[in-house]
Amino acid sequence: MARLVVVSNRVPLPSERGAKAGGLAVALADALQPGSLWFGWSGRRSARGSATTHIQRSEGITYATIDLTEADYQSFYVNFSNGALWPLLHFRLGLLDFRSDDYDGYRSVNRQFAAGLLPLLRPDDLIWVHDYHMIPMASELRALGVTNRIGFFLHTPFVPSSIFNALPRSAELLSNLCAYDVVGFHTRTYRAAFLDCVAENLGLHPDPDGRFVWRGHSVRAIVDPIGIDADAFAQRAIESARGSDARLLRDSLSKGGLAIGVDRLDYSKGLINRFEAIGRFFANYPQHRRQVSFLQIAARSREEQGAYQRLRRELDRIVGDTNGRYSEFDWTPLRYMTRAVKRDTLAGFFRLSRLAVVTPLRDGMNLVAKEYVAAQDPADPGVLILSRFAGAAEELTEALIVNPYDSDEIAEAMHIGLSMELEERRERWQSLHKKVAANTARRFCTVFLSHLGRVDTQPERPHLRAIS
Ligand code: ADQ
Repeated sequence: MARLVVVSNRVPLPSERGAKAGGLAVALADALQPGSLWFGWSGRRSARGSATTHIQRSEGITYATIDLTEADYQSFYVNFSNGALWPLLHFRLGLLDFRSDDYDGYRSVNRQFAAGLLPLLRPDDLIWVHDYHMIPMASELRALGVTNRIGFFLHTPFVPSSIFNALPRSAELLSNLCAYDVVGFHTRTYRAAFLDCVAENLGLHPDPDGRFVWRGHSVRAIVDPIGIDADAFAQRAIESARGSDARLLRDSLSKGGLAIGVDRLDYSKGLINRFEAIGRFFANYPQHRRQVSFLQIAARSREEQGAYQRLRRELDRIVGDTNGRYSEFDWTPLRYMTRAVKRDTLAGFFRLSRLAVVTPLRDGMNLVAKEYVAAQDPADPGVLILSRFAGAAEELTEALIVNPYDSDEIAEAMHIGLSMELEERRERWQSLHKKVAANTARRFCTVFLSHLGRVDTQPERPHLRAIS
């Protein structure tokens, strides 16, 4: 069987696992069999940058990482990946900050990744590259003569070409995506947007299965929604709901209970509109005052960037305003923590919550929505409120689907969710749970790797150099 090589910007090293084990590490856990290799950035900045590859082994998996110099970190990671590509891919052209030096840094780091990976590669390795930081990786590997099968999965949305083309140098990035054998997206909408972009910008006509040929090279665009291990998450939730953190939280609540939001502190997650909706909820439905508390856990993220600093200040202001206006001496409507919480603890908190409010303005998938469903007690499940602009909304249609820009609609959905009869909650939850339990992390990996594994493996693929 071919060896799996995963490439991602950040490698979650076994030595730093724990509270922070991210979504990607969890999603790939089943695919990373002993013998697999995971390559990427160590998370360290050092003067020597990528000159040395650091190798760690754990449970048969090899983790190979390189450092970045401070300058590369700024241009590749902070400025271009998170200051240009992230807002672009979340429909936020107003926040797009493009500078050609940063773009050069982005390309240079992708070149360094390719050079660092090359000596570790074997001829029949399946290479699976993840996310927007690494779009040029296949082109860089092809330029070094690598003819392996290489796949790419985009964890964010893909945008219509009218938006994509606003990014200077977008044509190069589109060509870079066409250097992969398989390109994966969470939803049909994102794949369609990508294929439209290919049709419009490259003058090609992809077939209904998402196949097209570009400069002699066959590319296949697939839909492969990421999932979670719902059974394992439910088990964590059951255990953690009996633990001390959950007990402390339960004891601190009034009888009506808890509504919850859990996100990275990111402008794509719709937190400003959500917090405004919470104010509207207590204003429009005063019967819930004292009866319900909203707990927002927002892990700080990308704090180097102005847009994130401004977001945090604005959220602080709204929380102060809402709590100042509605708090009682023994009740706080909006509890707000800006740090990460352990997955186990989160699972227990989800199980305690009558309502989850997941209202990103745009989100590739959103795993919190799936985790909330998995964590519920089947006998007395809570209600999920979900943004129509999260990828998860294409699957989780039995949630209360809202427009995340409409604070009144979110407030009304909160009222409906908290007032919903047990029978309806159970019916909705059973349908949601069926989907969450079927679309697991394992299925996500199996589908992607089976597509990649089926790619024609002629030893000589001379056209590949031409597309670098
Ligand atoms: P993210 O933008 O990070 O991921 P999401 O999928 O919601 O978004 O979360 C990833 C994980 O982080 C989840 O397991 C969640 O529980 C955890 N998490 C979030 N906030 C946390 C907090 N405050 N404390 C502790 N844990 C927290 C990107 C894309 C998503 C896509 C994923 C996977 O933006 O759209 O779903 O990748 O493809």
